[in-house]
Amino acid sequence: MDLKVKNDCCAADFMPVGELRAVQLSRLQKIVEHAYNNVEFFRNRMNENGVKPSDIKALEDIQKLPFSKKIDLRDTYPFGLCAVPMSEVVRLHASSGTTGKPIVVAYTKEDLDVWAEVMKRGLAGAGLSEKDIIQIAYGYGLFTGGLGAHYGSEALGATVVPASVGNTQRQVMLMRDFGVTGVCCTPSYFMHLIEQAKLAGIDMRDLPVRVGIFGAEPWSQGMREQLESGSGIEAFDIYGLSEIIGPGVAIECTEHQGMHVFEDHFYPEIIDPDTGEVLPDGEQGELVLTTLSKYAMPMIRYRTRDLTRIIAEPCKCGRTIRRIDRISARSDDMFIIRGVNVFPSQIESALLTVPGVTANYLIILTTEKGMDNIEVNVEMSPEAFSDQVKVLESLQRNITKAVESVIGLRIRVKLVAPQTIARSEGKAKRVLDQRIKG
Ligand code: DLL
Repeated sequence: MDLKVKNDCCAADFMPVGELRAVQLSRLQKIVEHAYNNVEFFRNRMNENGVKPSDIKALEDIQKLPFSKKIDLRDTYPFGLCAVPMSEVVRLHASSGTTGKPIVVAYTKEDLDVWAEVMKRGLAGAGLSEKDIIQIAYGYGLFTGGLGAHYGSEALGATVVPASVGNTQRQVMLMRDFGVTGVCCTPSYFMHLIEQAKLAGIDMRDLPVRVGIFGAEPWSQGMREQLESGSGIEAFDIYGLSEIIGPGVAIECTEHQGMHVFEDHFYPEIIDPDTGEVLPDGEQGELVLTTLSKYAMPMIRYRTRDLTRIIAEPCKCGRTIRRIDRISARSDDMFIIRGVNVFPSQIESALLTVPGVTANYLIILTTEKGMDNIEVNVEMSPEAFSDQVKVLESLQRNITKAVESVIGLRIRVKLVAPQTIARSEGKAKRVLDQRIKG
């Protein structure tokens, strides 16, 4: 890490651990008091649990505080968790989710500054600077991806191309004509951009684009390899969620060994999702986050449903802020087939070990004769696409074997021609559940 960057905007990433813990504790004490004094929901929950803000004397005391969940945001829709008067709220975002009312999140001016700061630190850690031209192809609007990446890139001093999603051919044209060097979008959308560029006769590897900031959905190592080899960029995993701030809760550095959590602003814990017990660093479980410096809508011990582990060992880059591992899955993405728990991410990882397979796939769950079945539709790469039955059968067998050995269930694999599975511009939809319920 070059010292200039380290000293400029990212000093907090390299803070001595003792100092970092002191900052976290003093921020935690303040935010808990703020939430208790200003949000009825948090006050009631803490009273029910017999805990007061003054009980937070050390960082470990965070464990005395009750958890919060997505349902709490839904139940208090739209502004029940707001901790400041509306006159201090300068921005709202919302995430639609799959069912019912959206969840709404609010920001003060200072909260937006924190958000821009963490995004800026993350982008700088990925090697971007004021010299870069960054195209933002996350959706702008209520979704936090577009504006989050936008203000972070501006804070960095980079030249921002606010392309938002859609109009894929134009995106490629902008990248080429403007000499874009960094792209922020979902990994599945970048895959789509590579394909569309190819169709337009452009090899992304010939363009100056060199860094991709990819997140908002799970993606595997195999997908990283396809993205990097198809475009010549270096891909960085970025994590975040609306409830906590948006993108910029954690991001990889150039070591690519997990995502550094900006833990001076977001305090991470890992719990056993069944018992709620706090697990030691290194153990896999559900990520719980507490916002240490977000005042419009503080979140105390928010259960993200995202499964990962904390990596506390020092990173080669020298940052002292801890890392989380790639999000292996969301606990609510899991489906149960004939008693076996299956995560879509396991299927993706297995699929992409087979040469000739692309990251475009759809998992279809059906009920046949009262039994649940998994069918995986897999798109072949144009190079692997063949009209020879033998070639196809062998590819199908290889895929079936690779997936079955990982999930331990019989599956049906259907090979489909290139460009036949619907592309997404935002978060890819990987599972179609057509099972008969009840
Ligand atoms: O997806 C914020 C974001 C925008 C993150 C752009 C990164 C880049 P939500 O729409 O509220 O916010 O969805 C949050 O998406 O709880 C995870 O399940 C999933 N997710 C986000 N980033 C990653 C990632 C944005 N890098 C939910 N890997 C989270 C895996 C991710 N899953």
